[in-house]
Amino acid sequence: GLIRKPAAFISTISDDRGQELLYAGMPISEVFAEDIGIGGVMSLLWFRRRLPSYASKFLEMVLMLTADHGPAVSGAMNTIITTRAGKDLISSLVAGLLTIGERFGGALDGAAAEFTNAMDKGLSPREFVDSMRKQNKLIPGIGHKVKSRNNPDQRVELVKDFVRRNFPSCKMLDYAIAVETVTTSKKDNLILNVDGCVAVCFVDLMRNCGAFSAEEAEDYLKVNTNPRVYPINDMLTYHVFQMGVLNGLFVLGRSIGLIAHHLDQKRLRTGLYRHPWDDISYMGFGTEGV
Ligand code: Q5B
Repeated sequence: GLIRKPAAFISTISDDRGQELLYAGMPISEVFAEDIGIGGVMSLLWFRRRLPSYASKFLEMVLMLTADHGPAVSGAMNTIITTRAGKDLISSLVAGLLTIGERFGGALDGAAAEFTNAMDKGLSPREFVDSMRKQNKLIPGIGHKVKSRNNPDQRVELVKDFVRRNFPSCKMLDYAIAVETVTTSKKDNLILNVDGCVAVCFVDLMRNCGAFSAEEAEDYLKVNTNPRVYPINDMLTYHVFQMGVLNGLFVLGRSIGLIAHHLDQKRLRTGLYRHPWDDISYMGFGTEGV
């Protein structure tokens, strides 16, 4: 009989073999005819489905407001230093991206998982904060180096406002704001930050937008403590927070700004950066106080 060679790769999101490129089955001409925007393209390629238009708008909003946060943040600094060392765009971009992690810009997946677990377990905001403290863990999505209750982050205000006006439910956002009330009573800068706010709103979106079955949404939201093998058609239900899809939002958005910092330094023709000695505390060399 006919023996079929087993395929080396499996792919479920796009297809360029036919006359027209397909994104999750949607021909590229329709992508434009229906003007689905970058949020629509993300929905197709990241989630293999169309999402309601407010969900696509939310994705676009996140990209726009995470695009940049000035030259002083870790990612931009790394990009700027790399550019000034004469490196190309991709190296400079990647140098910046590599700073994204638990402390800077990469707290979204952790925040979604921790807040979801806490709310679903029925912990009060105070109990959640106490349980994290007991475990000696910082709450992902809480705290900011410069933003605080007295110097609120306008990005967070914009997200909250959009979500309250457009999402069918914002239970998780409300819970996170109640957690913020507890943490800011300890220290003014322990606010729900941009990572945390986007993350909890995304949970509200997945659970209530109607594009995901309850089971899919739960599968997306839970941290996988009990891995199981998924049948191929069920691949979508793989735990997205373990895939890092939410951190992916920040990575994609901030890439816009990191590229901008690279171009800016090139345009300015800035030279090699060397950090001044007097801004480094050299310890243990017998010259303390010099
Ligand atoms: N404490 C963000 O720390 C920061 C606590 C906490 C409970 C917490 C810290 C943190 C979780 C990770 C997170 C995303 C490192 C931040 C972003 C994008 C950005 C960046 C930009 C952009 C700030 C002082 C006291 C200590 C700590 C306690 C701090 N955080 N307790 N849960 N989460 N957060 N990252 O100010 O008793 O004095 O020992 O890791 O969500 O990255 O613009 O810069 O767009 O680019 O240095 O916005 O919060 O404070 O670490 O010295 O702590 O507060 O236990 O208590 P700080 P620390 P105590 S958004």
